[in-house]
Amino acid sequence: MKLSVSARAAAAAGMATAMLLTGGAVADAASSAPSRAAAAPDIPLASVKAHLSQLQSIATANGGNRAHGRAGYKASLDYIKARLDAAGYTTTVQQFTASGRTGYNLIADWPGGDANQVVMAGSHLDSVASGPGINDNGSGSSAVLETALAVSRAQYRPTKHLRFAWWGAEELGLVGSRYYVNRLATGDRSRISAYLNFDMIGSPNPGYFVYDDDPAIEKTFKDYFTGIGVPTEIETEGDGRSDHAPFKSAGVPVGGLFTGASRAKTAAQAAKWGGTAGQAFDRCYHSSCDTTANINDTALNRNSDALAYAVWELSE
Ligand code: DTR
Ligand code: ZN
Ligand code: ZN
Repeated sequence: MKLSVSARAAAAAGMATAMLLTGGAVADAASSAPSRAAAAPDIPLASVKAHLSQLQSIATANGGNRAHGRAGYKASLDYIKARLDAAGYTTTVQQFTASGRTGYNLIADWPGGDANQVVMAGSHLDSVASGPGINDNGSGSSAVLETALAVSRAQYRPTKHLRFAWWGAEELGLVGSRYYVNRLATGDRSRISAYLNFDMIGSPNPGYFVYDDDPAIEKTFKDYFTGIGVPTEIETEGDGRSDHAPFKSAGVPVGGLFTGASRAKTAAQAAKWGGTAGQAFDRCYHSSCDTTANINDTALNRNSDALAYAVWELSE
């Protein structure tokens, strides 16, 4: 979430007034701020939700799900790939077999940057067979897609190389991400300077959890949320439970965001975040009701902007 236009205008006016009152140039706040090559753009919530609507339509047209090995998964991947190809990405579809069915990872490289310093952002694209998987994990997949599209719109040219990924068969046990890591060429693992994971970032009764694996990545996310006045907690139930795990096992610095699954929100958490104590963060977790109605817009918006902030911060 970014300052509204009016808030930014007020800030600018305040600066101008200060300059008038002091009769000269007020110390330019920017001069004392760390030099920043570029600031991350706002990620439009409406654009992220438009992707969710597409994924919902795909699930509805394909038996109600987007699960591994089913038509709905491949249609989801084709949708995302088409948007990335049109935006100038170099895309690769990695095929694998799991539980007797064909699965696919989608990898998108933004041309340029130092190939020896790769910043990755990823999310699993598959749902469970029992539902459309809009929060789990259309939310992460759509936010990663819209951030990649924002990089293209900005024609962002960071020092490091940017790579985005959508994993298959996470629900079968991190199969797609593990397949990718296991097939990285020798030396390529150490070229990945960060892997950022986004799995369930729009839960209807949200918490704001930050992975505590790599301190620098954790700080980056916490700095963002501190900047918008939102308290966070460390993600404690996630070890090994999503696609960051294979990267962490390979020695890659990892981090990520999470808004909660079937665990109930405590009274203390409801006091700081709002929502309903005693109710699951996502009571439609792995259920047929995980539809576009199963999203908290504020959480999705905040996490999408935090995603972009971290991508810009860690790649510049
Ligand atoms: N494994 C994820 C959901 C999940 C459960 N706990 C965490 C912690 C951190 C990230 C994700 C999760 C899934 O069902 O896809
Ligand atoms: Zn799941
Ligand atoms: Zn998930």
